[in-house]
Amino acid sequence: MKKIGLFHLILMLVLMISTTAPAANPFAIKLGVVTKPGAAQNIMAEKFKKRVEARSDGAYTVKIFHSASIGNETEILQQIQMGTIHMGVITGGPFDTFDPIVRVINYPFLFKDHDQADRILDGPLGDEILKSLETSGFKGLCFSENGFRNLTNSKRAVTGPDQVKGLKIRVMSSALHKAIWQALGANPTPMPWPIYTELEQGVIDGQENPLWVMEVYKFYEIQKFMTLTRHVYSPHINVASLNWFNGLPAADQTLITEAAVEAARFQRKDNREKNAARLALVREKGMQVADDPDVDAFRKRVAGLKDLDLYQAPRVQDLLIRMLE
Ligand code: EAX
Repeated sequence: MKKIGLFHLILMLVLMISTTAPAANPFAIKLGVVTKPGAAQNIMAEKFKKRVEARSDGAYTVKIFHSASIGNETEILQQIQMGTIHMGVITGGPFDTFDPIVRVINYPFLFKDHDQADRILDGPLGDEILKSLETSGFKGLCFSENGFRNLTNSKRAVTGPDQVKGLKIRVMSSALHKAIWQALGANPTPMPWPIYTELEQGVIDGQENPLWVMEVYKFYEIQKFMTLTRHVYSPHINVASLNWFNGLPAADQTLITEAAVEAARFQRKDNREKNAARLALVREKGMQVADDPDVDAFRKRVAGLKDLDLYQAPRVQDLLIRMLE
């Protein structure tokens, strides 16, 4: 283990004494994800860990708490707010109860491809979202990705919204995701991650997630049908506890932010490069894939979402309008 510099040691003691909600040592970063090694979030977290530890020459360490070992995404976010853990790589879904602005980036069919997603999220509109999170106690660092979400189920082939009717679909703990699947005629059931057992036991018929989930969680064992709906582009928001982050020296804040941005760039590329092989894998495992569903029909069914209460807060509505332009 590398030695911690004297500067950081003194600072550590000062911060440990002065911080009211102690996540103990401010240089031993605790980071939470709900997914397991190999998952998109974990690839992001591991890359971040490497970069921060190398760049700071060991002054910072990162411990990754994965597989929901410190709680589901809502609980991780609460702990970050309180400052009892420092960071998280969190999907958009459960985040929207903490700040409704997050609903804007989870709007269905908002982005048509990865380039557009990157351009918007890495640009001023993305910055507005990250900045907004400060109101609820988070420092938003950057976006990495879960990816475009696709529907899977165990009951029947789905090529358009008509066949979705009545399917019991697990959705993230998010009012928006519930509303999307209600509008599509499904019977949406909000449930935190992971969900393998519920799918296996038939408590739910289906779920929706990006391709990597099929591989890492072996959903091809328990889901027969996949529809490439790409209905929501799902970013991860990389967040830190605002109090903790603001208490760090400016140079360290920059180091941490840059490490996160670099890791996110790596993770998005890595995730995208693997998608073709994942699609081949699920076919090989026997899943029936509808790769050209009636996306226009899906889109029409969810067109009214922007008028729901979910989007009525003025700053949320304003940003959504600008996003949809
Ligand atoms: O990556 O809860 C979800 O569906 C999320 O996409 C989860 O992070 C799996």
